[in-house]
Amino acid sequence: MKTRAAVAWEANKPLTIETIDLEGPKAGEVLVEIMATGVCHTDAYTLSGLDSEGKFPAILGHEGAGIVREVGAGVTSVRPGDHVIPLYTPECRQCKTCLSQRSNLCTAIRSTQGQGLMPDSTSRFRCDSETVFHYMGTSTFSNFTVLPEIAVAKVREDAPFDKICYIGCGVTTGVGAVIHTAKVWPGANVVVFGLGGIGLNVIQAARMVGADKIIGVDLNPSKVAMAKKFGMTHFVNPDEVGRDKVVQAIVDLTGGGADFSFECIGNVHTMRQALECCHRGWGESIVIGVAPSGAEISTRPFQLVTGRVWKGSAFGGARGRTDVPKIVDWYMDGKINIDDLITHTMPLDEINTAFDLMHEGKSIRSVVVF
Ligand code: NAD
Ligand code: AHE
Ligand code: ZN
Repeated sequence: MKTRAAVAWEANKPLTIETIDLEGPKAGEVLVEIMATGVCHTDAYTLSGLDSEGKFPAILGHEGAGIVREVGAGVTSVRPGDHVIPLYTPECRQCKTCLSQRSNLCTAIRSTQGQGLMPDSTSRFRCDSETVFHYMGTSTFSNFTVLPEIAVAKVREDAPFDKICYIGCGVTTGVGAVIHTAKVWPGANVVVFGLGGIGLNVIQAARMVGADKIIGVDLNPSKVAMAKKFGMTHFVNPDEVGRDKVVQAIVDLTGGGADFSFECIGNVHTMRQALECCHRGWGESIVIGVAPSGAEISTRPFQLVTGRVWKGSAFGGARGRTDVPKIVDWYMDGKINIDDLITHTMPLDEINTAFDLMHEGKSIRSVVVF
């Protein structure tokens, strides 16, 4: 079939809208009509050329929602008409990691996914007979995309696509990091580095679980109003306190250090600050931000010897097929706010504006509606 999609032909170039040839679903796969997709900073990261798994040309996008239109042989868990959210972290329920129940990092299709290919090592996208790669196993910047059955979460049909697409990455990543990865307790002091599409979801989940102080750190003061609305109690602007005094400012505000910190920027310097502002003996720092390939983090080992814990979180530690439908319910029940975080909505033709707004610090989330 033919589909319209935004293609990333090479690093640092605007996407162009193309008519793509898409092969249908093979055994164990589904064809999904994407109704809406968010634009996450990770899409911009890959477009920047700094992602070691970034391949070009590719159809980016990993924060979508849509409708199953066709299923391949042997598919049993979804059928045409089902509403789904594509999962860049699938859940096969059979691999060692899924069975361990210790991590959400399903390994069933991870290696081909990282090569921009479907599990049978082919791409289903072609443009004028040139192969176009998949991205994160999802490629939601295409109106139609093909996914393995294990990489879709079936969700309720009354939930609006242009809002729940954000659960495909940002909402689940931020909320899940608080609930699944850190297990923040009521009364904890929490610090959030980066008040963007991920950090604000960390903030709303920290408030939801009853955190005490919720301290936001960002260079862009225009993020403060929204962060306060979502639960931020204190703000630290590194340009105001001095970039080398951020840790001390947080230690002072928390009376000794944070119980939990979350790095939602992707900068190795703020990752170090996020660890070192944690409380001696027990403070945990969760790395969410994706740093350029080749970048390394450092700290004095003494920081760890004295009880601080450095952890990472991918997709909020959520098991997609199990947890994503629950987060959709939380949204529909009014327990989490997604609407206010979607600051811009646009058609596919204007997708490059979503990247511009992100880089200019003018948006929280932009959503493309097909
Ligand atoms: P975003 O652009 O919406 O937000 C980033 C925020 O960081 C902005 O508010 C910006 O002003 C602020 N910032 C930038 N540099 C700063 C600095 N030096 N000090 C303080 N603040 C600074 O991005 P996002 O969509 O929220 O994504 C954030 C990060 O999380 C990215 O690295 C993204 O790739 C990553 N991410 C990771 C996962 C995961 O599963 N681990 C999932 C989604 C996104
Ligand atoms: N290809 C990148 C890895 C980027 C990365 O860490 N991705 C996160 C999700 S970011 C979503 O916005 C993730 O899920 N990581 C676990 C995994 O298996 O990729 C690189 O830097 O090489
Ligand atoms: Zn993302």
